[in-house]
Amino acid sequence: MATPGGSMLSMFVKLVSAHRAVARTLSAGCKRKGKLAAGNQCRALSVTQQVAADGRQGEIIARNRQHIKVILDVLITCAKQEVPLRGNRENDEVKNAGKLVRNEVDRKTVICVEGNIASGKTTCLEYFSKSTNIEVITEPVSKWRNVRGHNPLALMYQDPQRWGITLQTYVQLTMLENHLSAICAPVGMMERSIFSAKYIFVENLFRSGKMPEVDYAVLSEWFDWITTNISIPVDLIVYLQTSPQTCQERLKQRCREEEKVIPLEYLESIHQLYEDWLIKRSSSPLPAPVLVIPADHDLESMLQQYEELREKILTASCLSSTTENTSRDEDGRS
Ligand code: TTP
Ligand code: MG
Repeated sequence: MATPGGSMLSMFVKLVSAHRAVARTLSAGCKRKGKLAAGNQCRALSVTQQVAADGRQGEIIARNRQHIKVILDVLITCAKQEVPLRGNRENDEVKNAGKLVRNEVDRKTVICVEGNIASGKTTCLEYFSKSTNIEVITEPVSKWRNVRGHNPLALMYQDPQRWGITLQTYVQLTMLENHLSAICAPVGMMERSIFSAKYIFVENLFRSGKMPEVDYAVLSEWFDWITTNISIPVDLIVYLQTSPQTCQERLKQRCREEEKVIPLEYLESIHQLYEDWLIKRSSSPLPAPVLVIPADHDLESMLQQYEELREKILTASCLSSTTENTSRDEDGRS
């Protein structure tokens, strides 16, 4: 059964997408400005009526109704004034100029969950998969362990010099498939991204001297071509920040056969690359704002954190606000 909070949330998501549609049309540079403004007001008002109806049914408690009213006032004002909501999506048309774009009526919100090996990304995704608004896209690790009877993941750990490019080429392809997969729910949540595969894992192999320069060059050419020519929208990165020691403990517990050879130094390098990318922002470009979640805690506390942050994650991803606004959570967690 929907909770009042859940109701409010789904209404909020609807509101934001309604406004987004308005903002997108506006930024397309439509000539019929007067007509459009009137249409925008109608859209916002029809959502108002829907909210009022839900309120009458007693689904939304008074506090939430007040909250929605505040949001609505802002949205209606924006629609009247033809002010697009600030965020990444309004720039979609500019960013996507000349790119291959997935053929979708309304593009969905995309959240990528990032973090070291065994930082708890799958557990995080499993938790959020229970939300009706969210559709989870799981990481294709099983494909990396079995492509037409071959196991490129195991081969890479056995001999990275020889097989690093093989695994990373396949990782890049399967990540692209995930980014382009159709999402039915308003929000899609993915484990990792094509960006971390390149900025973290390929980079690590190359910098540690385990990938020949020519392999790195070929992979980089592929990555640059894909990201220049295909639209890969990401609205929010959720970074599960762990210590390498925690990951080593979790690796030991889960005991994935291929990963038995991973030493602590490997996890430390991956950790450092993540910190440089998502915290210091000194290495590679950020495709989206970052929300940091401290993830060294036990399962119970992690699930509690996810529950507390649920609304914030969804709101942040929907608003797709500036990097600074969501780079750390308000409680100062880092
Ligand atoms: P992870 O993406 O870290 O998945 P996980 O299931 O281990 O993480 P979690 O417990 O947080 O859910 O990596 C899976 C394996 O694939 C791991 O051994 C690292 C390896 N890998 C690469 O070698 N190259 C890559 O580009 C990626 C993305 C993973
Ligand atoms: Mg996983």
